[in-house]
This record gives sequence, structure tokens and C-alpha cells, in this order.
Amino acid sequence: LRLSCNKGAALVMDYKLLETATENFQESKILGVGGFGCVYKARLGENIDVAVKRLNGGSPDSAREFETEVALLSKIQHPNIISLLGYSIHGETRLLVYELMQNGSLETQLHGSSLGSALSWHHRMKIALDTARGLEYLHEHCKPAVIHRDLKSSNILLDSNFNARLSDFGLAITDGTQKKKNIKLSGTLGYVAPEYLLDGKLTDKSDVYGFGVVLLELLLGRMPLEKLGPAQCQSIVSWAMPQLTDRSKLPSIVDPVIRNTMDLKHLYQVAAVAVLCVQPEPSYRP
Ligand code: ACK
Repeated sequence: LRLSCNKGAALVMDYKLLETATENFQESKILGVGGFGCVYKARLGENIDVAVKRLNGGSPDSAREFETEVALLSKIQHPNIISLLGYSIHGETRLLVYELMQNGSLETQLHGSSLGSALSWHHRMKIALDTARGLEYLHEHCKPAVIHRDLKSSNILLDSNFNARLSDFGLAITDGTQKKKNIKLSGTLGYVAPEYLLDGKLTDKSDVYGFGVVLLELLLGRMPLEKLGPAQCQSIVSWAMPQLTDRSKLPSIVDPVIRNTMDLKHLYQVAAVAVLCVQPEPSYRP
């Protein structure tokens, strides 16, 4: 196994090896469950901890999402995007092997415990910046640009130091010309941009809307769509504005390059737009 030397291109992996590593997909090895199937913890070789995602059955959607994920992630290497180490197809079973993200998803960190989240403001700020950097990479640096299409807290994974990486690229598209109604409506209610729900208009800004919702989750510790009134929106904006526009108030954890060069106005605008969008027409509500 030479996974640590893997420079982006995901390896075809032996199914039996992965079956053994997950102890025949035993329940005790399950890290989490999603609509797509289960994610298992496994160790490859001496000391490579991985997460193995087993996709449900042989539906055309599942096969397409698998192919999209492999095709895209094989080409992308970025500190804020999940690393796909390998994949395997065995009959109708499809496996995707990722680096293990010890702290699971942001959703679980924020909403998983009845005791509330222990994520500090420093961590939340860093997670917001990591997410922004991952998205910026997809939108500005990938050629052609990648639209994730399902940005939400459960698709932001956290490593042992709470560094964040975007995951779940099954719905992503790379063709910027597919902006109109010719693609199947998909994504997650609560995170889907209103203009996409209404007109099927999909651009990289659709991801920015989802990012806005994630920022609000980070600020509020819960999903914003539930019970937020206009007065609360206003108070969040007034609270967030100085934090996001005053460079000197950025916590020291923020890396110096970002601290000195990032256009903070931009991040503020994203947050403000998101706040203004959390009071959509009743028809958009989940
Ligand atoms: O919030 P979680 O613990 O983190 O539960 C979800 C679940 O699987 C379904 O997505 C977890 N998960 C997904 N990918 C990984 C990964 N690479 N490392 C660790 N946990 C993961 C996710």
C-alpha cells in the first residue's frame, strides 16, 4: 500500500481487502449512516485509518453519483477538500475510501448532542474559513469550475484538529453551461437557494447560499430556518458585522495569510445575504 504517496489519483482497491478491513462491514465499525448507505471505519496496512463509504444497491442514481465522485475527487487535491484514497466495485456494491476525519461532520458537532456543541468560537471561525477556501477552490481554481450542489453542515467533515474539508461530491457538476432547467432538481431543503428551487437556476452562487446557511448554523448553533424572526436576524447582523469586518478581531488561530489578505467585506456580505434570505416565502420552507 502506498496511499500516503498517492498524489490525487484515487487507487482501484481490492474489494476483499476492504471487506476484511471493515470486518465484513460489521455494525461496530459504522461511523455513520446516510441516505446513500453506511460509512465504516477501517485500518489499512499498519497504520492508515480510513473511512469506507458503501453505497446502497445498484440504482442508476447511486452509480452516477459514485462515478461523479471518483472522477472529480481523483483530480482534486486541496487541504479543504476530502481526499479520496481509493474505490472499489464489486457487483452492485460500490465502495469509496477516504481519509478518516476523526471529528465527523460539522452537523454532528453542532447538533449531535443534547448538551449542545462544544465548538469554540475559534473553531467555528476556522471552520467557516476552511469551508470558504474549499468553495473558492472549486469555483475559482478548478477548470472547469465545480458547483458542489449540496453544501451543508453534514457534508463538512472535521479532522482531529477541527480542520474542515468539503465532502460528498456525488451531485457536483462541472459544466457551467448547465445553468437552467435541464437538470434534475437536487440538494437539501433548507440549504437550497430560492432561485434554484423556483426556476432551476443553478450557478456557483447556489453553493454560496448553502455556505450562508452553514455560517448561520455556526453563529446560532442550530439550523436558521426554524424560528428566526426579523428582529433576531437584525440582531445577528449587528452582532456579526464587527466580528467579520474588523480584521483585528479575528482570532489568532486564523492563518496569517488569510488574516492579512482576505477581503473580509466579502465574507460579511455572504453572511448578510444569508441572514436576509432566512425569511423566505412560506412556499420555500422545508
Ligand atoms: O457526523 P458523522 O459522524 O460523520 O456521521 C456522518 C456519517 O459518516 C455519514 O456521512 C461520517 N463520515 C463520512 N465520511 C467520513 C470520513 N471521511 N471520516 C469520518 N467520518 C465520516 C459522517
